Amino acid sequence: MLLENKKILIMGIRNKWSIAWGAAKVAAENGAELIFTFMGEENREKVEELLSEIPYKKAYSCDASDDADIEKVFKQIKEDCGKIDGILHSIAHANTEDLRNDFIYTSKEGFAHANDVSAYSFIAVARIAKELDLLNADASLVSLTYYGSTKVLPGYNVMGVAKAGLECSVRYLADNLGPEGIRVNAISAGPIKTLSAKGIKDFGSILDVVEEKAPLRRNVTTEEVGNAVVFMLSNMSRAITGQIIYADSGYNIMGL
Ligand code: IMJ
Repeated sequence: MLLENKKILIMGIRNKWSIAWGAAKVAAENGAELIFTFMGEENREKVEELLSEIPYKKAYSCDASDDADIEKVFKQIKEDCGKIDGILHSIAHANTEDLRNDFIYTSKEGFAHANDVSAYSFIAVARIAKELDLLNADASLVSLTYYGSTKVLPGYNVMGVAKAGLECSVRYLADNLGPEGIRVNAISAGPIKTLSAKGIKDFGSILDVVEEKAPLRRNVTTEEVGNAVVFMLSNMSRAITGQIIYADSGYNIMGL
């Protein structure tokens, strides 16, 4: 029970394919007291139906691209649940045209949007949680990233730029929050068929390449990514901060 007596906030749950849901199940098995945020009050019923499978305290709708909404929700969380021990940020979005067109056609608005939702929101979450004194000493903040931050993957485009910004933000946040004992890391997950992968051209062939080339010769599941997230949220990783840890069957080490 790696998360016994820990209150963990999971941001970005959407459906049963979400990485946030994989992490939630593992965190629940490990004794965490769970709090959730999801995007859009209209999705509450669906999200709560899913969450009924595990014990949890509360679920709040939160627009992570709106600092004022993060502040409002975090204040409510502190009032309802008290201080927390960790946050999983599992939030990203780019406009579909920016994932479909060649990268060179990325619009100024599309660039700002992807970076705002996918990278800046993690900075805002860290800052607002700290300012509201929502975090216990030795809290752990975790985000999710992808190899497309570092290498060119077909169609990842502006999301690659946003994930590069997110990964760099992990390091600067780790430096800012380290003196208080707060750790900041990201898990770089292998490709998974989530809603965020739906409709992406050639996604199936990307999964096939991982099966063929990755050292473990298979793809990863949301639960396996969840295992890595739970390790990062737990005291077992207490010497680790500012890191990008790959949960990808080892795919990222290969040159060919
Ligand atoms: C996404 C696009 C292109 C290639 C991709 C992905 N590969 C993987 C993903 C190879 C693994 C999924 N991924 C890691 C993401 O971060 C996805 C982010 C995303 C997906 C969508 C699709 C629907 C939409 N906006 C999106 N914004 C971000 O409208």
